[in-house]
Amino acid sequence: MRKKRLLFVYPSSYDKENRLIKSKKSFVPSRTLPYLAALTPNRYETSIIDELVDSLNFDEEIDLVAITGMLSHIPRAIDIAREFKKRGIPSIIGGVGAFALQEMIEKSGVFDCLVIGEVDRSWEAILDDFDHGRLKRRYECTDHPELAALPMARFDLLNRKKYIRAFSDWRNPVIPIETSRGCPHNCDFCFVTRYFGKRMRYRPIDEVVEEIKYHGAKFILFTDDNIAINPKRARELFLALKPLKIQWMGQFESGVVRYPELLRLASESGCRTAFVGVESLVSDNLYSVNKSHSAKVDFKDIVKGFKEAGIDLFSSLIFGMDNDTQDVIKQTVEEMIKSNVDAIIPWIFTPGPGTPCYNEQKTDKRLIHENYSLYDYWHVVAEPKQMTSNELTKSFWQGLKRFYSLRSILLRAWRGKQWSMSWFLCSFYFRHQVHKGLHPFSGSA
Ligand code: B12
Ligand code: SF4
Repeated sequence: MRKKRLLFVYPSSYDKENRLIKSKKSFVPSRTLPYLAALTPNRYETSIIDELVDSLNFDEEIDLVAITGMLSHIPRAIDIAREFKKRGIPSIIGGVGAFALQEMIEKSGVFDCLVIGEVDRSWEAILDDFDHGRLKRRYECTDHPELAALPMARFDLLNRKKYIRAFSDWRNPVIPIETSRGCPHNCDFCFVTRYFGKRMRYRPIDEVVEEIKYHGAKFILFTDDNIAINPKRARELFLALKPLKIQWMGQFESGVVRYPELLRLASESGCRTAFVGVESLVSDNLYSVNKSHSAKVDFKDIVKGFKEAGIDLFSSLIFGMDNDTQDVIKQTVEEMIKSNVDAIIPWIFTPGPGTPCYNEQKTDKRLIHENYSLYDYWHVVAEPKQMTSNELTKSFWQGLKRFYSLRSILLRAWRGKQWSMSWFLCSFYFRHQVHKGLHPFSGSA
């Protein structure tokens, strides 16, 4: 008997002119679909389309489509499901984007099933329902499963040539690995606590090590939202990573600089880049979105902490919060240059549906439109308080261009004695993206 065919799709999204965004290469593969493919029982034959870089053939002979995505991918996901529906092929959607836009998805009527939450322990049962013709319209998997004994993600199903390579590992794309889920902080603009819960859940460290060895990759992106939130566990993890001789990037909260020994150990275990959600240098902004824990750490100490540990600091910023003016944005960028930050990743304040920020902006009638393709965190979707939306857009791009100007790159390299080839390649890649009018983290390359 032929195996059932299950196609996993990560949709691309539409640009301002409603054109589908395509790219020759992508920045980093998503973990979601290779992981879901690994959770899928053997009676299915699985394949993955990452629509940003792969082409989708609606006439392929398949039995079921499973779609994921972030907020900005959902309008495209709906169009994809509609095309498959026309051909009689059923589809299931899940993930953080579907969680944010559940009403829109249900109203569209094109999906056979919407799954809310983490499916690590329920995917098999959902597929069993599908096999027996009793698939429900909606599953709520909100019990936050423990993370032991997870299967190895199926990165072999991706067209690996489509992803850019790290300088230190030309043979493999960057491989995303998760070691924990959850976040106790619950900031008002973020989905992580809402979706994954306040309680931290950890994968057993030996299983993380086993998965890294299994993929044989030498450059890892840890998907944890704060890899060092529990210093004791982080120490154990970093000690276990050391013998693997990998390089890795991860997200840290700014408070980690209170543990210089831990940061040194992270560096010794291969940490090259830290993404830190600095968000704003204006503490009132941080208090207004319930991110006060970041306001308690001085920015100079953050820079010093990571520099001393030998880890590149990528400072994530949000522009357009209520206390931001054009001058504040300009001064923030100048401060980043002055402090020799290795990269900035600025985002435009975006109230995602389902978050307190969204409810507030909707009540105050500040949402400019509800074209969710543009809720990609680099288009203005809500009226800022102290400038016009055009001024915010202008300041955002001016800030990016200024930070990634030739002068700023060379100045920061010289002052910070930053002469590594990977740093230069990364800075010039970001510069190239900005000059093409693309956000450095837009996904395309
Ligand atoms: C790694 C990561 C990235 C990477 C890789 C992106 C990628 N395509 O995977 C990079 C750095 C490129 C990135 C960029 C951005 N990201 Co990001 N990212 C993450 C992060 C930290 C981990 C994602 C991950 O791999 N998780 C592990 C997998 C296994 O979990 P999962 O996808 O949720 O899947 C589970 C369930 O959701 C469910 N599921 C998921 N899909 C489906 C589908 C079906 C059919 C079913 C049944 C179940 C199911 O099953 C899985 C197992 O339980 C998440 C936060 C988080 N902790 O998840 C943010 C997150 C996804 N990112 C987010 C955002 C906003 C962005 C950016 C816009 C930048 C920004 N402002 O933060 C850009 C967008 C770039 C782009 N256009 O793609 C938001 C999305 C919010 C939303 N509702 O859309 C998140 C949730 C963080 C947040 N602060 O809220 N990101
Ligand atoms: S922004 Fe960071 S600290 Fe705040 S809830 Fe999200 S993951 Fe946690």
